[in-house]
Amino acid sequence: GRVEILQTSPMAMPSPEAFEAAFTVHRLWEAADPQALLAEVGPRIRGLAAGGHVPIDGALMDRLPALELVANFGVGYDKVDVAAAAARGVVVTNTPDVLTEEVADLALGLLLATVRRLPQADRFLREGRWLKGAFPLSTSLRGRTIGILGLGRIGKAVARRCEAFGLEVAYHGRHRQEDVAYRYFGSLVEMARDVDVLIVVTPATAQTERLVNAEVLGALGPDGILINVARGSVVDERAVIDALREKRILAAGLDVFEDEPRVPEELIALDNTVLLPHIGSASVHTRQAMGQLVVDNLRSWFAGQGPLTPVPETPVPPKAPVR
Ligand code: 8YV
Repeated sequence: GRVEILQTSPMAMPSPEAFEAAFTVHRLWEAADPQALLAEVGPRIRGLAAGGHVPIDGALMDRLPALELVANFGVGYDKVDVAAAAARGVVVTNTPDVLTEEVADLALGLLLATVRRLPQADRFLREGRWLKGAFPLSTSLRGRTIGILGLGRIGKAVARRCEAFGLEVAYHGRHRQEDVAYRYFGSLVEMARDVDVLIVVTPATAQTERLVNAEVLGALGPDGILINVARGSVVDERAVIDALREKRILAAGLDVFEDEPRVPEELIALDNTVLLPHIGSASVHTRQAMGQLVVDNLRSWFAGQGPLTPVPETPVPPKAPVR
């Protein structure tokens, strides 16, 4: 029979019909009783299409004893317990490359919106306040230096855009990269002291948890701007709220939060924040490309041709990856 797939949350794709034709797909989020669905089909599930906020942990994998592949919808796979997958011989794939430019676009949009206060200006006009006087002058990108936390695929795409805007770029990560000309800082606090914009584009891992803390924000300083398009867990949200309130940093543009979709009232109440509902990759074009890559990983794997975009933590597949 056809390979049976468990899909944990909705995902865009150009041809849902082709996905349905290739596999028997069980939609966990639509099940009236998810536990009953797992009990019934769990033993037959060989592939998992993961995404959204549903954690893919060892307890779930234990209910799927025939599981071979977890294809994650998203480049970030922090919701997938890769150690638990590796221990069970399960391969994990993600969706790199297809969203790089989209997320970098959003990062620059969020930066501009935060620096020039575009949402606030829009609200000002809509509320009829322009009739009574001009919108207050904003801060500027001119003369600023950008510090990028995480110079990976997306970080580099952000850096290229910043260069085109005439901005100086520095970066912090675990290693200096010999093939880039941007200034490297081995210490995040030292970089924060040197730059006045910090853009967070690093994966959520145990090593990056709350990396952007009160000390880093203090070093960024009263003119400092924080942009986060990575994961909420990389910044100490409490420390960000305090720093914004006490004007120890100037403003923050946030696309991601610690407990999505719940956003602290304190952030919403502040006037020096621009807050987005995790839309970095959320265009029809890019979400469809991501969905297609999830399907392509599943198809390639179950055709015996290995995963297309495996993550480094899970087992080396029996067949060489195609790319
Ligand atoms: C998605 C993302 O919102 O790719 C990522 O890491 O954060 C986004 O593209 C998410 O993964 C969809 O589940």
